[in-house]
Amino acid sequence: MPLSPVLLPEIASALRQNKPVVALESTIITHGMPYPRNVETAVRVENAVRENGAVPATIALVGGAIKVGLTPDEIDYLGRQGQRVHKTSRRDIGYVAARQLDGATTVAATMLIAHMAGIRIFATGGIGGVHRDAPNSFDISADLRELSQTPVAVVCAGAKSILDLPLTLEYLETAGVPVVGYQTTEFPAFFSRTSGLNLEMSAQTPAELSAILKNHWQLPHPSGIVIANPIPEAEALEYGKMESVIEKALEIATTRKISGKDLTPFLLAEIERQTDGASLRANIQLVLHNARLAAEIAGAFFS
Ligand code: PSU
Ligand code: MN
Repeated sequence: MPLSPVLLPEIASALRQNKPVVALESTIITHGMPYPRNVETAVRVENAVRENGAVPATIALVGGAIKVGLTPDEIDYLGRQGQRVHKTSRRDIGYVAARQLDGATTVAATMLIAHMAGIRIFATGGIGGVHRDAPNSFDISADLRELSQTPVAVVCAGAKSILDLPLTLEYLETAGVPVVGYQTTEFPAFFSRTSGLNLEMSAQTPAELSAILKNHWQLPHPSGIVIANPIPEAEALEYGKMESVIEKALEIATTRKISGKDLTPFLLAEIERQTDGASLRANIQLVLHNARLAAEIAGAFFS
């Protein structure tokens, strides 16, 4: 059997007609949020893409098949299964397919599959990055390598400060990945609009962003692009408070020796627990915000 993505008819037809399509990831559903908020959010995010004129394509593996676009039943199924679903980054795709498993795709795997399907714009919450003790643990998300080699634009709210944000930006610079602030000149830190880290590239409108993508992708073997869209002011959480929550979560992870692919999901859940769900509410709002912007960029890109 060829390892080719199965597209929902609506998505295949939109792509054939050069209409805007926005890819969405599924690890955020299974490993990033608890049931049932994860399923509710996935459906709301798809609706937000539609309301802004694009077709949503949530990506995952179901029974080993690479799906570009999930049915409501498939989203519900994956959401209920939660962390029992194989967290699937680039390296896991062949394994999950061969074993006919269910796989929730990370930013890295979603970018790769979106590219296989011909989708250029992808919305998520936050990208993976260089972990804080990476000099010892070597823990650098495969998302960053994927960004260096796959020409898909990822609209996100920056990265969570569970990561080392300065090192993450250094890595992206080395890897040749543009990081473009949307109406900001600072790299946003997921729950907060600011991080104190300056971005040299910014844009004010979806049309400007679309022009940057089109030019960048005319280069030989072009990379992905990070579009950094700060959380709306009203939803932002206080930086200092989040920092202490994150430090506590990191300490617990160290004590329990949680590492590798389990680390990010553990930290996300622990932060949510320690903030009584405030982090989850902010997370949901920023994903919706990113989905709307991604749909607008896709609209400008194909107009
Ligand atoms: N960061 C978040 N929420 C998430 C993730 C990261 O704030 O849900 C998920 C994404 O799917 C991302 C993955 O691609 O975690 C990165 O995992 P790792 O650090 O193991 O590469
Ligand atoms: Mn990792």
